Amino acid sequence: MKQGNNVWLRWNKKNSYSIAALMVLVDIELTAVPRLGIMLYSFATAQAEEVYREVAAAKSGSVYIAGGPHPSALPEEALQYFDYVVVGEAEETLPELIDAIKKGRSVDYVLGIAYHKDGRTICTPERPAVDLDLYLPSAAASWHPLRSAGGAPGAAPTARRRGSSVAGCGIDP
Ligand code: B12
Repeated sequence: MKQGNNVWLRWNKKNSYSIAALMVLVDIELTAVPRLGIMLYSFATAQAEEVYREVAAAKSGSVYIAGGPHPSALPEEALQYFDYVVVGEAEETLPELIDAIKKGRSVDYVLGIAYHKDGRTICTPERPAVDLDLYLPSAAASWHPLRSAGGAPGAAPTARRRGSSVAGCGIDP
C-alpha cells in the first residue's frame, strides 16, 4: 500500500446503516476528512459529486476504496477517483481486500471488486451473496460510536438484495 496502515471510514449520517455494517468487519476508525492510510467511502448517487470532489482534492496519499449503491452500479466511474471499488456486499470482500492491500499481495483473487491494472479495468467475478445469518444485527447493535454523532447504530435493514448489475465493466482478470 502507499502509506500508513490505519483504515478510515468517511462518516456521513446519510449512510449510517451501511457504516454500521462496515464497522464490525475490520478495525476501522471514523473520520470527517481524508486521512493517511486506507480511506473507505460509502455513497449513493446523491452524494457522488461531493465525494468525487473531496477525493480528487485529497492530498493524503492514501488508498481509496469506494462501495455502496452508486459505486456498485458504476464502478468504472468511481475508478476515475478511487483505487478500488467493492461491488455489492462487503462482509467478505472488504476484509479480504484490506488484507491483500496491507500484505502487498495481488488482489486478483478477491471476488466482487473492480480496479485498474496495466491500463485496463478489471472486474473480478461476482461475489456470491453472503449468508446474513453469519453477520447478525446484534453485531452492529453492540456498536455505539455513531450514537454520539447523531446516527442510528444497531439499525439493520434486512431488505438488502438489490442486485449488483455492473454497467460497462465486463473484463475478468
Ligand atoms: C435506508 C435507506 C435510506 C436511509 C439511509 C439511512 C441511513 N442513515 O443509513 C435514508 C432514508 C436517509 C435514505 C435516503 C435516501 N435514499 Co436511500 N435507501 C435506503 C435503503 C432502503 C437501505 C440502505 C441500507 O442502509 N442498507 C443496509 C446496508 C448495510 O446495506 P448497503 O448500504 O447495501 O451496504 C452494503 C454494501 O452496499 C456494501 N457497502 C456499502 N457501502 C460501502 C462502502 C465501502 C467502502 C465498501 C467496501 C462496501 C460498502 O457493504 C454493505 C454490507 O454488505 C436502500 C435500498 C436498499 N434496499 O438497499 C435505499 C437507497 C440506498 N436509497 C436510495 C435513494 C435514491 C435515496 C435518496 C436519494 C432518496 C431521496 N430522493 O431523497 C436519499 C438520499 C440518500 C443519500 N445517501 O444521500 C437509492 C440509491 C440509488 C443510487 N443510485 O444511489 C436506494 C438504493 C433505493 C433505490 N433502489 O432506489 N435512504
